[in-house]
Amino acid sequence: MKDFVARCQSFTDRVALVSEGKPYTYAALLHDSKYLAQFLLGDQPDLLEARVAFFIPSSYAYVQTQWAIWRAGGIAVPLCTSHPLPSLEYTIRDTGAQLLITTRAHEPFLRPLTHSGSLTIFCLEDLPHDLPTYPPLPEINSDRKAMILYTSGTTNLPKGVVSTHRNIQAQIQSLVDAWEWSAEDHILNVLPLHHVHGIVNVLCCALWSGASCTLLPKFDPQEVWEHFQNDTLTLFMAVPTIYFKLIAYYEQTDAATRQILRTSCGKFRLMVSGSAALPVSVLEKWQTLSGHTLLERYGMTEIGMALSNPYRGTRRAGHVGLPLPGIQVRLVNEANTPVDPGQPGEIQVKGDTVFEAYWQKPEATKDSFTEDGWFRTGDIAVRDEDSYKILGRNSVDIIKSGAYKISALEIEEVLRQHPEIRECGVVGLPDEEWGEIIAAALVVRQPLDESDLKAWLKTQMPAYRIPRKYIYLDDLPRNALGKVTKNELKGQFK
Ligand code: MCA
Ligand code: AMP
Repeated sequence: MKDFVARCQSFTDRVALVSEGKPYTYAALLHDSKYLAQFLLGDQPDLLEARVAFFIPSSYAYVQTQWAIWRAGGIAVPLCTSHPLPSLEYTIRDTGAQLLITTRAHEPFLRPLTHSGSLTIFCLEDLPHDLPTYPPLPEINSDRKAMILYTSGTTNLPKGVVSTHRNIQAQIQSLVDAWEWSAEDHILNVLPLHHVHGIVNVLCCALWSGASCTLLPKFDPQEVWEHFQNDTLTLFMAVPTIYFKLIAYYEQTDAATRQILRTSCGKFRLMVSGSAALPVSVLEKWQTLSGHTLLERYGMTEIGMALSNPYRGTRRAGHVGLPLPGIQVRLVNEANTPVDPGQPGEIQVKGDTVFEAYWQKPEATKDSFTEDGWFRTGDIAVRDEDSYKILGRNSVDIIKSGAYKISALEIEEVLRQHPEIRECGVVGLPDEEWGEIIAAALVVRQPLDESDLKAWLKTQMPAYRIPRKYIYLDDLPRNALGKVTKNELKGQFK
């Protein structure tokens, strides 16, 4: 954090963020985050890695809060603003956060979280104009824990990924070098700010470089096209579903508007896609429309970005390029031995970018690393003609939909709590727009009203995790050991 603050001090007059149409300079961000940090400290010298959760839409207030937590020595726990209460409650309980920062508009929704008695909610509007004391901010060593982000895996509950300040800085530095970020850049963020893609690749890289970042609270294709036309943007980064939706919007406009939208893409120096496989059809349509060959890269919450097509040089469709600066990548077989070129293997990664641990899960942390310290991603790839190509995952229970990583087991666990559902199996089906669509096979006690079921699920899980397709079976397909055979199940959704 020390390095971050020191860098920003050389950009004080420049615009760091544009939020709700209003520009905020680096000087304002440094001042306002320091003030909030001093308030959070009160009479303590250092938050000493206390977890501080915050529920704030993508805005200046979000960044002020994130920086204040970091500068006061806390661990930032950004919450997803579209999650229902049970998901938020899980994160608060798991991290043991005792403070939740939000705004007055969201406080009534969040209030039930305080019923357990251990959580206090603070609304930013209640920040006093003066503080009784203005304590000095603590020195934050780069090995200290900085952030916990939640990611789904092959277990039925999401795990907290703990990154240190060193990890985040290494993730930023590698992208700033590879993609040639500078203070002249201006990026538009439409991604949620509880994942690495939005937080590190967009927001932190911009602030590290002295560039500007315009924050939109939510993705909306029309709004994005308006910003493309009206802003001095140089960079755009998004997930494949967003490019798909921008293309769909463009295709329903008239010829004159299309010409204007196409022209608006000319000012960009780079457009990036990642977080899920970019369909070649989307890459090609975007190329025709915008003149840009999307730079596809590969990453993961636990490791930041690992592989990237080149900024200068040929970007290969369907490929994710080579290791980013400072990152080691290898492909191994099931015996954990590096494979020969052209052979598929699991991607393993080493470097300062790799996270410290899963929050309070020493066993899961140990299992995710090899004995010689490589992180096992669970993704399968092949290296051909000097570029990696992602082939899939080694677990059928991990679904990527709208670039959100979703555990099939987590959804099954919720479905099983429904009184009319006896058994269920959840799978991901290929889909050009969403990457995968979530589908559920249900064995029910009596016929179910699907819209009632969806309404109930909405109170239990975020909208993007709700299955979109349902089939009703008398029994689920199983192997000799009684385990549901997911690949066979997929075949039944025809
Ligand atoms: C939403 N809908 C869906 C899905 N999600 N339908 C099918 N499948 C889905 N997954 C439906 C909603 O129920 C609703 O339907 C309608 O679409 C609009 O919902 P809304 O939430 O407004 O959707 P959206 O705003 O259009 O969202 C699409 C999105 C979003 C912008 C692509 O999914 C998104 O922000 N994804 C990015 C996630 C991300 O940042 N991932 C990075 C993690 P109805 O109207 O009928 O109710 S990976 C990462 O960080 C690693 C490190 C990496 O490599 O980057
Ligand atoms: P998350 O855990 O949400 O950080 O998602 C990370 C996962 O997204 C990786 O393990 C991959 O399975 C997937 N992923 C990220 N980028 C790509 C890409 N360019 N192509 C295919 N899969 C990707």
